[in-house]
Amino acid sequence: SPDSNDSSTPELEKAGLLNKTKIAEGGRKLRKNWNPSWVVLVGNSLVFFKDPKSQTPSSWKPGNSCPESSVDLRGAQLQWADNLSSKKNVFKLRTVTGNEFLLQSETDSLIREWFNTIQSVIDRLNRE
Ligand code: I3S
Repeated sequence: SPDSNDSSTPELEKAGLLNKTKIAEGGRKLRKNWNPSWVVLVGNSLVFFKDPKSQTPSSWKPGNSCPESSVDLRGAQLQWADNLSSKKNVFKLRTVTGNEFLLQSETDSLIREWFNTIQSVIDRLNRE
C-alpha cells in the first residue's frame, strides 16, 4: 500500500463491518450483546466505531466520528471460537489486560481475512 514505507504514518491495514460483542472486561465475564461495528485495524490497534448505519449522515464524517473503543494488539491472543456462539465464523480476541471480544461475519472469506490480518499484526508485535 502507498503509505507502508512512511514509518511516521501508522498503516491502515484493514477496515470493515463485523458483528462484535465484548464477553470479558479485565477477566470478568460480561453478558453478550452482539452489535454491528465498524472495525479499523491501524498500526498496533483495532479500533471500533458504531455501525455507520445506526448513525445520522452528519455524525459519520471522518473527522467527526468518535471511536467507541480501541484495543492494543501487543500481546493479544486470537483464536477461532465457534464453540462460544451459535453463530458461525466467530473468533475471540483476548488482550493482555483480560478484555475479550468475539468478532463474527456471515461471510467466510471475510472473517478469514480479518483473522489472518490481525494475527499477522500480533506476530509482528511479538517479534519487536
Ligand atoms: O452464549 P450465550 O449466553 O448463550 O449467548 C447468547 C445470549 O447472550 C443472548 O442474549 P440473552 O441471553 O441476553 O437473551 C444473545 O441474544 C445471543 O446472541 C447469544 O448467543 P450467540 O450464540 O448469538 O453468541
